[in-house]
Amino acid sequence: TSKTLLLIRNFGRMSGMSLVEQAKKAAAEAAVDNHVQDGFAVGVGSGSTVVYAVDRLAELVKTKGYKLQCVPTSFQARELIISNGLNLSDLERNPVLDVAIDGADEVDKDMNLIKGGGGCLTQEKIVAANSKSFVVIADFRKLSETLGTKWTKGIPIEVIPMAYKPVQKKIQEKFGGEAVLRMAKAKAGPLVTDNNNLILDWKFTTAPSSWQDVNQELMMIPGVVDTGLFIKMAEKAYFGMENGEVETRG
Ligand code: ABF
Repeated sequence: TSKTLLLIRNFGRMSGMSLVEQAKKAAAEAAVDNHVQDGFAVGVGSGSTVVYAVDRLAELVKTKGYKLQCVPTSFQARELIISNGLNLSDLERNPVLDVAIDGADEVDKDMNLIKGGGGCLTQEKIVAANSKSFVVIADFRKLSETLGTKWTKGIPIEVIPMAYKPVQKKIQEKFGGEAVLRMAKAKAGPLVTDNNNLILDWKFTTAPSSWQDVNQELMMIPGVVDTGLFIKMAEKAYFGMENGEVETRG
């Protein structure tokens, strides 16, 4: 109810939580409450919004005695699962997941996503693709009408290290714009993914008319492992809004 939402908001303010953090938390909790059931195998995404989802999973285990198997999408997700005392599993033991819950960098009106700002796109896509349902959680800043209008840091593309130069050239020649090698925060060298690969962030100049076609063409370039374009994969998205409410798509 709106009263409850107001209470949550006020509590957030009192605890010094920013509006964005409150929004992430609200989206994550709504998604877990609506999509996770006892006995589920759950794909655990990466990023800061997922932290709230894992908190909620741990709460369900403690308070309701839920038995869950959790499959991580990254080193960070693995650590989160372990530190919250959840059961750590993998796709060998749970090749079919009941649900995967993950953040996104942008979600368009057709529920297509840009992901990979955190560099974990390949494992995130594998986990999402092997889940009966894939649920996205995000704050209001990620909502967009047309893909590529909100996330301006480029489309993340994971590449095999020895191929990064030719892949970079091919992307630029074929699609224009600039495919920039992502550097590690410390600037000591390129960012290395959990799969020991590199990331190119493709900053396009004009948005393509079909992201699906572009994604297929990118995937055909030898050396490309995967892209941060998640086309027609998400079933439902939860957005924490500035007014404290949670909006859904899908
Ligand atoms: C991962 O984390 C992503 O693919 C996306 O890049 C990012 C979203 O992070 P946050 O929840 O911190 O905004 O899921």
